[in-house]
Amino acid sequence: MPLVSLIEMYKPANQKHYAIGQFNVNNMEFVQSALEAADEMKSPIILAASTSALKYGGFDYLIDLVKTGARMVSVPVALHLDHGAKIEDAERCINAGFTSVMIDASHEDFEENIRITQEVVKMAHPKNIAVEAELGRLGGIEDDVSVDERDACLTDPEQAVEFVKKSGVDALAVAVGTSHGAYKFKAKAKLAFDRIEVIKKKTGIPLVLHGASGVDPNVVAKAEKYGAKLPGAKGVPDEAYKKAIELGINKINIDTDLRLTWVAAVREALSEKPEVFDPRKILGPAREAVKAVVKSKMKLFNSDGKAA
Ligand code: TD3
Ligand code: ZN
Repeated sequence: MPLVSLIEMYKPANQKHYAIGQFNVNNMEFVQSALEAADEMKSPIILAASTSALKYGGFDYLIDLVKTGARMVSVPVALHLDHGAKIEDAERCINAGFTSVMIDASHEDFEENIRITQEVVKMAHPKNIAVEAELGRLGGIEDDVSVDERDACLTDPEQAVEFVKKSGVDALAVAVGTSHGAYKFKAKAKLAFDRIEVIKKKTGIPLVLHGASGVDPNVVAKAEKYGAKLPGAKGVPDEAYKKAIELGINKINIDTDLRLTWVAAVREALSEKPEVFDPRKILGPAREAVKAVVKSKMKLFNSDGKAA
């Protein structure tokens, strides 16, 4: 079916306590993996492109891949701009048919973050396009960090209330101890669930968990068996998703897990079959492996069956 507004997809997710997975895509195979998984799981799905992904794949090229793929499945698909840095990035995507955009001005001061986000909301809402913004600084909660330092990075609940009210955003990315990439925690994984709970109670809007990849030790081990070097890789444990969703997370962003799965499968194919030089025999198994990971996330996020 045609792309669906994430504003519409958020409503049942917020009411029925599930999270829609955001899966980042850069090329045709990742789009296919994610959409086939969604179709088979009867799950709504968000495909996300960052500005660098749009540059890599080609702006029109990547968008048309997603639009074509979405038409071929019978579940709601949203196309989302991930971490839009400038108002112009969001504007370009709004005009190109994205159904959700993130404007990330979290590095600016509070008032400037509100002002920039307002601008994007003004452009997106007349077209029923969702807007996500971020408040706080993503980063691991380490044991050797003082309470004050910890609080300085995590999203402040009172600020969240004011931010949501003034900016008019549809969803808020919160900093609760996760970070992007394969090295999220030096010691034990730790999320500030209390923050999620309070911010949700005070704002009521869909909250977004960035840096949510699980970094499965089995996938890391397989990649390393075939030559990858990923010492100290660590991610969000499966149990944390359930708790975060119960407390109010309605969108969970996954990129690193797809990359790790892909690289393990490609390395395996290259290493086990050195005589092969057909790209389809190398990328095909990786496409299947990524699809399986997306399916397992949909189960964990409780979004499976929600598009039935
Ligand atoms: O916004 N994203 C995707 C881009 C991050 C770069 O990998 C996320 O929040 C997903 O984070 P991750 O790294 O845990 O998959
Ligand atoms: Zn992110």
